Amino acid sequence: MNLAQSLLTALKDHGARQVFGIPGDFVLQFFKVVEESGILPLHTLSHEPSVGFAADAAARISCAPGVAVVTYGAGALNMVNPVAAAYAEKSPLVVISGAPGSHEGRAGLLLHHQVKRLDSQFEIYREITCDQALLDDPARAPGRIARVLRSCIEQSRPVYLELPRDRVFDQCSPVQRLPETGFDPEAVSACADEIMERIESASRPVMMVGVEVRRFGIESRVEELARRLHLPVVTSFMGRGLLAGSQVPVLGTYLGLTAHPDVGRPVEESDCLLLFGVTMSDTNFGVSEGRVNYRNSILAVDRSVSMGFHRYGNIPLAAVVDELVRRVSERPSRAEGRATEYPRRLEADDEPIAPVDIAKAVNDLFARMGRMPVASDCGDCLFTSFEIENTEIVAPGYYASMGFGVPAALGVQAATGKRPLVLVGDGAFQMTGWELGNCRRYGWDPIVIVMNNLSWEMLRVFQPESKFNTLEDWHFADVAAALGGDGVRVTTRRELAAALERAAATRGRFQLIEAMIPTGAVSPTLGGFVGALKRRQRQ
Ligand code: TPW
Ligand code: MG
Repeated sequence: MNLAQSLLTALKDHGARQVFGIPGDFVLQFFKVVEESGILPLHTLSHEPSVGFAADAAARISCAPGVAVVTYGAGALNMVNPVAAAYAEKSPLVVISGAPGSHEGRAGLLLHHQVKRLDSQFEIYREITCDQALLDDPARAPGRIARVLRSCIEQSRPVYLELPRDRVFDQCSPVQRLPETGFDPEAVSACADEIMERIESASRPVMMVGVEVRRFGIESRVEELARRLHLPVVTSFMGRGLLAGSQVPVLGTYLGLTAHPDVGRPVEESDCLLLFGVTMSDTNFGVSEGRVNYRNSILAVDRSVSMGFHRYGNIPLAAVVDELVRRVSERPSRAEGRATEYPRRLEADDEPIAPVDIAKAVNDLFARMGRMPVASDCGDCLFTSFEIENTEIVAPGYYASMGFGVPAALGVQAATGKRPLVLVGDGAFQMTGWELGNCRRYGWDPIVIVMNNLSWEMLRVFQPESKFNTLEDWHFADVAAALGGDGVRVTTRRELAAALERAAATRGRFQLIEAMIPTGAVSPTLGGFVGALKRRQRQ
C-alpha cells in the first residue's frame, strides 16, 4: 500500500468515519487517493473554516477522530481558528495538510503559499495541536502516524500531520495501533479511596459533568456512578447535552444563578462538588461570581485529579470513574432533585418572536416528533439552546467562535445520519451560512433557524452605545432556493410554529427559517451572563 492508503486505513482503524476537505495543488495527489480508494467518504465544503468546524463537530458527536484535509498555506492557515477552537474545547480533530515536495524548496525560490520559512506552518500548528508529525519518510511514517493518532484520542485534542506531495504514492507499511498509555492502578485506587472518603463525609455532594465525559465515551459509566451514589447531577456550560438519554435526571446546566436557581443553588451550596471532565473556564465558572467553593471540590480533568491541596497525576478519567463505581454497591435508584422545566407550548398568536419562543417551538416539536441533535452557534442562539430539552448538542460553549453552527450541523449529519437542528444568529450566518449550498449533493437536510435581530446583539448588550453593532437586512430566506433548500421568513409566533411544522415534514432539502426577532429582545440568560462577565472584567 502507499503512504496515503496507510494513513487513511489508520484513520479508519482509529474510528474516523469520513473526511472533510478542500483541495489545493499541494494536496491534490492525496485527495486522489481519498477519492479512488474509497477507504473513507470525502465531503468537500466551500471555505476552510467550515471544513474545520464540520470535522470537529463530527468528532464531537461520534466521540471519534474527525478528519480535515487542506492544502498547504492558504488552506491550512485558513483553518487555524477552528483548530484552535477544537484544541480549547477538547475535540479530537486530525488535520492533514499537503505540503511542497521534499526537494521543491531547494531551487532557492519562495514557493507559493509559503509564509516565512517552509516549516512556518508546522510551527504555527505546533501551538494549536497536541501532537504533530511530518510524513516525509515512508519508513518512519507508520510509527509517527500511530503516535499522533494515539495522542489525538488520549488527549482528545487536535493533531497535525503534514504530507509532502511527492511522498503520497511511496510504498508504506500499514500502521500498527499503539496500546493505550499506561497508568499506575494503585494510584488510581488510592485516589478513588480519597474521593469516596470526601463524598461520604459531605452532607451535600453534587456532581458536575463536563465535556471530557463525552469525549472519553464514559457517559453511561458516570451515569451509573451518579445513580449508585444518589448524587444530584448538573452539567457544565460546555457539558451541555451530556447524559441526554440517561435515566438519571440532570438538574440542568450550571450558569451561575443567571438561568435556573434550582441548578445554581445546589452547586454553590455543595460541600463536595465533584467536577468530572469540567474545564475551569470563565464561561463555566466566571458566572458563579465567587460562590463556588473550590476548596471542597474534587476536579478530575486533563488526566489528573486535584482535591484539597494535592493532585494525583496520570489518572485517566475513565479509570477513576470505574474504580469509584466498583466501590459503591447498587442501591435502589432514587431521583435526586427536580430536573429543569423547559419552556414549552408556544402561543401561536400574532405577537413578535422572542428568543424563548424559538425554544418553546422547538420543545413542542421535539415532544411530538422526538428530539433532534442540535448545532448551535455563538450569540443569543447559544443561550436559547439552553432552554431546549436536554438533547445531543454541539456548540462553541467555551472558545465561543462564531461561524460554527451551520458547518457543525453538516458534520453532525455526515457523521450520524441524523437530521440536525441549527440555531444561529444573523451575524454568524453571514460568516458560514453559504455552506448550506453543499447540502444538496450529500443529501443533508438540516433545519436551520436563523435568529435574525439585524444585529450583533450580544455585543450590543456589552456596549449599548455603539452603532456598529447594527447589521443590514440580508433577507436570508430568499437565498435558500438558490442554494438548493427552502426558505421562509417569519415575524410572528403563529408563523414560526407553522414554519417549523412544515420544515419538519419536508425531508431531503435543507429548511431555512429566518425568524425576525426585534432588536433588543434578548433572552434573560444572555443579559445575566454578560452582566456577570462584565462584573468580572472590572474586578
Ligand atoms: C469568529 C465576537 C461574539 S457575539 C458576536 C460577536 C461579533 C455577535 C453575534 O451576532 P449574531 O448573534 O450571530 O447575530 P446575536 O444573538 O448576538 O445577535 N468573531 C468570531 N467569533 C466571535 N465570538 C466574535 C467575532 C462576537
Ligand atoms: Mg444577531
